[in-house]
Amino acid sequence: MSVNRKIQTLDEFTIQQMRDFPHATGELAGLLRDIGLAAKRVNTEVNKAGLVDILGDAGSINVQGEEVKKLDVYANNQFMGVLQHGISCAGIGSEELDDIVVFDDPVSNNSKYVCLFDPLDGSSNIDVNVSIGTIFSVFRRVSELGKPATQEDFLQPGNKQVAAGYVIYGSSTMLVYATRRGVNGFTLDPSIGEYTLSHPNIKCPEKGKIYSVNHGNFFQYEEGVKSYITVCQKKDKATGGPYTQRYIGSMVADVHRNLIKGGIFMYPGTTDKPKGKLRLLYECNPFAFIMEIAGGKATNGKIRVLDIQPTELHQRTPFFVGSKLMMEELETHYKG
Ligand code: P6P
Repeated sequence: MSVNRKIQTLDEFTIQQMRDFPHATGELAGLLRDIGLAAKRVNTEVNKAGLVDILGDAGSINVQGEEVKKLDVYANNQFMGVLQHGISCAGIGSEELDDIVVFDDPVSNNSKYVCLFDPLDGSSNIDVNVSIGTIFSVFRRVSELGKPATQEDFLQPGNKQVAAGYVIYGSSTMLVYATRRGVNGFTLDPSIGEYTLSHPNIKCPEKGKIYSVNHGNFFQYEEGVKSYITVCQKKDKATGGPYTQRYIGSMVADVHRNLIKGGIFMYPGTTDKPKGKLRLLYECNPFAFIMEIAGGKATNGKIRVLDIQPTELHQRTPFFVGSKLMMEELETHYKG
């Protein structure tokens, strides 16, 4: 009897992936399940964010007598908690934590992965109801199994990522993740509380008509960046310009849109901040990995983001990511 399985849940999908790889231990599937669970809890709180004046804001005590946490602190604790009590992760790095957290218990020390997170990127947009997101990056440990994870496990170049993904808390809640086998998107179905495969095998269109950048910094950008932005604005049959400018100041939402529709997202360095604003390990590397697997490109203006050798947990980098042909057009104007 054939099973007409039109809709696959995240768990069914990852289990199917495991069936295709007999040597898979299921640790990565477990990791994604843990992240998906924490994201459901974060989603519930994000959806209530507009009720802060009723539920109380950070630092207050809510009706259950619990201290209300800032949402990004709450999100951080959710992701750290599920991974610490799971079987797949030996430790995490997080935008919310100064240093790595090594779980250092017998089960975690035998886990082969570490994770880096931006638990709630764009959280300043919450009070104006703009979509925000969680970004994550997964590495296989380079330190000895059976012992605690070390700093080196986290300071690997992005080209060593095993998986990367994000959750976008928007008009719907989606979990998108990439492995070297492809990029797949799962939309949370609240009626069953499961992520269901809604965007199989995502590919970024080679060319798009959207460019995303903060124009407020225009006069602080290097000449090559300004030159490319001007091309985006000009009517030109050769480039298909003018493009549409879309920038909502929430990286997950901006890059997700451009991944699906085609486009380019830029957060260049400026005279005030030559390294830009975005963090390499848990913002740029994950999106660079996802975009390259989907057929796009990602650079710091000079080299592939994924080839950057990190030196610090929270280091920043200029970031350009998007459709292959638009990135190649940018490169003719700007080589850092
Ligand atoms: P700007 C949000 O604070 C964030 O980290 C990203 O999500 C977003 O792309 C960027 O900053 C926006 O920064 O300087 O343009 O407001």
